[in-house]
Amino acid sequence: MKRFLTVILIGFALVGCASKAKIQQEAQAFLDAYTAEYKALAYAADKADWKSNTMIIEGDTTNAYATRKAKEALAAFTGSSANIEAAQEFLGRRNKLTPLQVRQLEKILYMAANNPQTVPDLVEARIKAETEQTEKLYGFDFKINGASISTNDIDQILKTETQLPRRLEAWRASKEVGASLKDGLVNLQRLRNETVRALGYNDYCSYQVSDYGMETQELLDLMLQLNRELRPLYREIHTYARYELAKRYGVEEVPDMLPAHWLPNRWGQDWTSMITVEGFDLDGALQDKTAKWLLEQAERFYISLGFPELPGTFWEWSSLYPLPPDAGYKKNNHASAWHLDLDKDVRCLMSVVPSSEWYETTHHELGHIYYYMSYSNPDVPILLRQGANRAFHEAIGSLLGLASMQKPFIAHLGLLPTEAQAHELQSLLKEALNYVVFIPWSAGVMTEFEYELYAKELPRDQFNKRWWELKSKYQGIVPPSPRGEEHCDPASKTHITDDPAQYYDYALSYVILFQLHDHIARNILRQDPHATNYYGDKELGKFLRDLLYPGGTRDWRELLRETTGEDLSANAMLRYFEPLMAYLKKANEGRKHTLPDV
Ligand code: X8Z
Ligand code: ZN
Repeated sequence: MKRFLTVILIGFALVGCASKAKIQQEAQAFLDAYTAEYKALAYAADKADWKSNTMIIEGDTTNAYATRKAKEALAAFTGSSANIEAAQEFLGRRNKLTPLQVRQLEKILYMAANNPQTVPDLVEARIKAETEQTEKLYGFDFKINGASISTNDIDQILKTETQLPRRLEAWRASKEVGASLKDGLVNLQRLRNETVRALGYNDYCSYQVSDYGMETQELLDLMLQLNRELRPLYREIHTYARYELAKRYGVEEVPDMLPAHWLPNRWGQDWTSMITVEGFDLDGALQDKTAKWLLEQAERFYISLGFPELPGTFWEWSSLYPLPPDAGYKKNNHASAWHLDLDKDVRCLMSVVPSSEWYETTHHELGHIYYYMSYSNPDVPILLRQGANRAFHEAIGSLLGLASMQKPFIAHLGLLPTEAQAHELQSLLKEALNYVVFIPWSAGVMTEFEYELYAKELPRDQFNKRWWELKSKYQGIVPPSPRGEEHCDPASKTHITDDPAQYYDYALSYVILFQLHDHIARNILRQDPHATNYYGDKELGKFLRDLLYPGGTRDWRELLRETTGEDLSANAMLRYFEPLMAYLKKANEGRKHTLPDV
């Protein structure tokens, strides 16, 4: 009797296996066919998009038209009912599929939700509106007193000019682009919401957040927590900046809120250049380097860790430097990294000049490039060639960016006299002016504005009003004079146009980057996290390559726990900046704090 039962059980198991194998085979056939077509269409769309971003000729719609057509073809495929139904059908039997197959099918549905062909007119209208808006944004001719000026030059004025009227001119010029984008943004607000609603998302924001496996509220709670954790430190920095800048500009009465044109950045998101640390003047040291040197140095850093050289096509096809003013066309002025064919074709779009900001940005962008190159391997299917999550993708390059700015490494490069005794707390303050100052902007202003824009359908007559309420609440920054709804200051930030409802990626990436850096410094390099030298460390190189290799095939929470032993938390970041609190409290003695709680 017992033997009989065993035979029956084995028989059942075999039938089960056979059908499982068959379903997996069918699913694989579908995935293979999907992938082949997807890869070709995505490459065509990316190549057209690349042209649209690198050669913007006023009045010439050829590139924009080609981009639209290529994106429409890709959307028609990814959003097709046949593909949606097939993916849903297979996912209905998910317990019979491999985890990798399930992930790919979920990715197919995720992409479909942005382009559902149940509403083809809406998708087409959105693609058209996005392409036109991007051209307008990067084709914009910034002017001061009627003379054209590049964004690099505006940034330079905001970093160095001490005369407030000159600063005000530059700041105002930098915001002009927003007004020209207002109608387009109103249109995109509606089109982005409506397209994702066709597949059941509440709004465009919840669609973008779902990529992390999170609900919108969960993400907003996390951002608020982050803002609150960093608030005491940010309050000290805010006070310090108000008093120090008032001194610099010769203003006797220190204002409660920072006027936007006082800060060394168009959006007040990075105040690094506010101070120069004695004995540690990177901007000065970079003056006799070329832009190309900055890029090659960043490449050398990655190579020293065991990453390969960049492919020849990277150098050939990238667009790395500012255009000459008489080029006759414009290009996207914000840095980005592209993975055009989801395989070997990797490129950067930058406008590198020798400055500390671009020095850091080259490391950031090459981080994306080396991430692309690492997960373009036979173990990662084309559809999962992405970061563990979007924030991981941002974190890698920023991590190397942070490491590339630390003193032992800079000294190793010969950019500092080795005997220089840079003031450690001043150096830490300079870093906080980058990483801490960034949080109220990213986790506060940008995240909440875009949440309200999409999820709350913010009316057009409140764009600027809300924007400045949020700037004041989170960053403690006010406009130089009232900015009515004839302006559209949020649209001066490029991400509002071409990276919508995703800016919290950067806030999360800073949290992740400090977790990774803390782990690397303590457990791999055995160095003080404030003074590391990553250069040439092979064990660290292996750690990074192992982290990047699986791309989107792994659950990001598991990967983080496995690599750092911790869940997502700002503790490492808080610990890093802890020594600064006492230093700033002392510097701020007798000064009035004015920054409200959040
Ligand atoms: O946009 C970027 C990168 C593009 S991948 C340069 N960043 C954010 C910004 O500039 O606003 C990096 C940090 C924040
Ligand atoms: Zn980036």
